[in-house]
Amino acid sequence: MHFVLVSGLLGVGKTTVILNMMDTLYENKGHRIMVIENDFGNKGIDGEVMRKYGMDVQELKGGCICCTLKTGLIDTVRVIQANMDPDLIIVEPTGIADPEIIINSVQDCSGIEIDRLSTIIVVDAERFAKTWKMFERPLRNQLKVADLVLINKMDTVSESELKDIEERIISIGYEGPVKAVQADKGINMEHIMELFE
Ligand SMILES: Nc1nc2c(ncn2[C@@H]2O[C@H](COP(=O)(O)OP(=O)(O)OP(=O)(O)O)[C@@H](O)[C@H]2O)c(=O)[nH]1
Ligand SMILES: [Mg+2]
Repeated sequence: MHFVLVSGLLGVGKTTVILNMMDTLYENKGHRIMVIENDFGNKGIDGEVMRKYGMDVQELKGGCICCTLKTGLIDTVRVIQANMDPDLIIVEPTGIADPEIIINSVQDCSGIEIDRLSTIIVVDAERFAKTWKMFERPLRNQLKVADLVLINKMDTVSESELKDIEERIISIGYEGPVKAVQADKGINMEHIMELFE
């Protein structure tokens, strides 16, 4: 089972990225997918829509899956794997979660078999310049474990602003791929497929 974490601060577009990704993965690869949402944000994932594709969504609420709900997450992943054995579990933590703690807690956990683990970190182009100083620390923590960084909402900034954001991300020490996307229109989202080759 491939465990995919889609992390990023509040409102960056995590759910939008997941919805787009599920569509592509289901249509192109026929993957059976389960999504775990830690507290539905503004834009929840509609369970009915998911079930049409033979997929499902589960919500863990009332806490953060990297702290108070850590065992809740582990139990949920265990039960999902035992009962449904999907090809893919996609997890959307809340904006404040530390992805490294989540990764550590599901890795090498008895009763969970993960063949592959990928972490996508989403940042918001529109708010990046104004907020990065305030969020430098959580951003550093996120980038430490990222396999792919998506600069989402590329439609809201200029080319040169996009370049600045990318340079900032690299200056923090991240060396992996960085892609600018517009998740709500599916633009450049094919880059995500590189994680599933
Ligand atoms: N302009 C623009 N808006 C976007 C894009 N992607 C997402 N949005 C909008 O950004 C807002 C937040 O998107 P979500 O997908 O709910 O973000 P999230 O990170 O899941 O939010 P939380 O779960 O609440 O932290 C919504 O109003 C989206 O429609 C994009 O590419 N461009
Ligand atoms: Mg969300």
